[in-house]
Amino acid sequence: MREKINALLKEVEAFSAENLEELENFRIKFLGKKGEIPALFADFKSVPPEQRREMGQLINTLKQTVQNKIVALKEKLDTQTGDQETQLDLTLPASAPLGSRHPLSIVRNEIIDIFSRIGFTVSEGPEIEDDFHNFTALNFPEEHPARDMQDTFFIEKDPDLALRTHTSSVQVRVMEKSQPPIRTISPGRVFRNEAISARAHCIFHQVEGLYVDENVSFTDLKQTLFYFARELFGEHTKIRFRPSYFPFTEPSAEMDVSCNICGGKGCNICKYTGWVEILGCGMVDPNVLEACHIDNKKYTGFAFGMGIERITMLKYQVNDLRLFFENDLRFLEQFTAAR
Ligand code: 2U9
Repeated sequence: MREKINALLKEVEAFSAENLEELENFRIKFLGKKGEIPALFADFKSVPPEQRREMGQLINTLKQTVQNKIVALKEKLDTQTGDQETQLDLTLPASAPLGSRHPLSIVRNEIIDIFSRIGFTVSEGPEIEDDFHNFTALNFPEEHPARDMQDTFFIEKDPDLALRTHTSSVQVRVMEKSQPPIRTISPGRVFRNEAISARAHCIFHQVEGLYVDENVSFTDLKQTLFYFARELFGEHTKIRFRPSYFPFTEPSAEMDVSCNICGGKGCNICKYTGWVEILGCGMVDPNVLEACHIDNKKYTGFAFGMGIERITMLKYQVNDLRLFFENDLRFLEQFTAAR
């Protein structure tokens, strides 16, 4: 038996496989059910007791040598053939398709960038607001329709709480906490109890802005928003203001930009007027400053608010607001190249 084992040991040591098939045949020859090693263990029963220890060790050495050989050859063959299971090339480019930023995020980030460049900070606040921060501090009269169930989502368990209807509530909180100079914008989701259509949704996104300091005037408002419009829609953009009304600003206005589609000549986006409305604005009502503990004799401020969906629709010529909420990849993938 000793000679047989030694001969097998030599054979194992000399063995080399060209491919996995040869290696598998080698494994079967030695370790398979009817292979050499099980046969040696079967013969072991007839080995005289005084030789058993030596023979047992020899068989185990042979078995270990076979197993080591198989592992070494498998590794070598895998490297040669690039077996996909064990040979992962981590330097290969990923095959998963790249995602893209949502168009609303692209435009929100661009708006934030534009105002950051002239010293506005970004403020955030809660989406569930109390009546004071969403309405009362903003000079909404008790009987104002926005306070109605038809327009606002109230929290059933607490009639003092509602989903915020604008991010002005965030700026009320900023004013409560800090004194002028205040220059901040607040981007965020807002909620209104409206029927969903191509032009309206019960959730949408806003950016509101606030500048409070000594001697802030309507001229500052116009120049700031003119800068904003040119940065967002291009240097040839013109602006115009139309008088309006909001409870929280006096005087108030709506701002139009020259139509970026037809350049002001008239098209169906601007309804052949050459102008499109992009935001509301005005001088902060002194009552609002007072409600937020800011001296309205010493300070004045301007504020503005815009819907990000509306601006994005104009910038990218999207004609149905619902597309922003459906997450249809055929729509979203068109923004892959945008920032
Ligand atoms: C404070 C005081 C005043 C923010 C303003 C508007 C005018 C406005 C609308 C545009 C379209 C909302 O998204 S929209 O429906 N907003 O017209 N928002 S002035 O005024 C403020 C903000 C904060 C403390």
